[in-house]
Amino acid sequence: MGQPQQTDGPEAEKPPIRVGMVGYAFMGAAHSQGWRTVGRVFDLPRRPVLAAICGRDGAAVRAAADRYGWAAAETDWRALIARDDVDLVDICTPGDSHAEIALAALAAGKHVLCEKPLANTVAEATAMTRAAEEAETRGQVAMVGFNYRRLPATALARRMVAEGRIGTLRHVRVSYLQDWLVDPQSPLTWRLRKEQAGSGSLGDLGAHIVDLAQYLAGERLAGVSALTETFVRQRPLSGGPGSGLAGEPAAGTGEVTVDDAALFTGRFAGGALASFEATRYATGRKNSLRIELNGERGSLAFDLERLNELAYHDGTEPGTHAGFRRILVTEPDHPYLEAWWPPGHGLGYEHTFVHQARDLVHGIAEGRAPEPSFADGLQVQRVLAAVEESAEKNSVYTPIAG
Ligand code: SOE
Repeated sequence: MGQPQQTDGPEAEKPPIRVGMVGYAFMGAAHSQGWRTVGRVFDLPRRPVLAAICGRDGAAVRAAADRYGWAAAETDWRALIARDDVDLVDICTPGDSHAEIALAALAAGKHVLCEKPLANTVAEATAMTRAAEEAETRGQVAMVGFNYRRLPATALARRMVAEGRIGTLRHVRVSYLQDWLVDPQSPLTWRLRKEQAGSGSLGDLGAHIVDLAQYLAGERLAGVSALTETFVRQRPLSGGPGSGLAGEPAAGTGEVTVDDAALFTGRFAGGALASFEATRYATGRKNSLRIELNGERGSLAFDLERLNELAYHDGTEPGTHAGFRRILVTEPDHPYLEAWWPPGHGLGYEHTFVHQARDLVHGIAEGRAPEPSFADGLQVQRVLAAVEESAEKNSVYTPIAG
């Protein structure tokens, strides 16, 4: 099973980092691609090995192992963690199992990569962060997978904000729009059940934009005021394995127990104001993530549909020729691009997972906690909880604890 991974050249002499991954759906496929590619593009201190993949359905996980290039397959995540040929556990499951798997993996001495959002509740994320911080003292690392930080254009935006190129921050405007729930006949899946997904568009899309906004701003949100809505409360049950709802009948309807859309405003610790919109009902928008930052000296804007570009306005230039200009983020001295293609040959969505793997391998080899840490994931979780609390209270401004 799986593809041969290495020749006996100098790469083979690098100490391995043997990955065990739990989950093989969309994120499992994306992470597999990252692990498979990273050592072939970047000169890493350690050599990633796709040791074992895990999922409950034996035939399906074996097929995934074969397709994605994993050497072995397991059907029980506890068995995966117990394997002594696994150094790092990569968690790509729905949110309701993140805490249990991560805590067990850390207790077993493994490094951990956990998909976003870190957990389904603040309590779980707090326990995971404590365990990660303890494990760090034993040389283990833990990271949460906010992959949109790892686009060359967003990483460049962070660098430019840190260099002071937009000056004191005044506004952050961000939206993440999808439309896959517009049809009321679209079936119920685990993503629409609170006990499995934690929340709806808020945890799935809102978590990304909260993290990205805080990362780019270099500051945390201090409080929020929110509205959430569930537009379609009953959806058909499909009974199919794709629904991720074990034991559900194939007929009738089931209740949607998460938000379909979340709208909130926020105040950053440094005083900047922010607006956020996350929805699965933006007809025609498939995966539209846009963020704009306005500072005293300039502005930056990024659009995921044009992900090799960053718009920059330098407000210190004379008004006669100032204005937003497009930076084509494909130069070798732009973040992550030293090892890729010549200028002008852009990257895509999947490269974020390659870069995530690269940063994690460096963190492990250098014995430093890579960002975003579990503590960063916990902070995002607190913002999500504050959004839910504010929405419940009908948009009262809700300060964030911690
Ligand atoms: C589905 O809404 C989804 O796949 C998210 O779960 C991902 O995190 C996002 O990157 C794309 O959309």
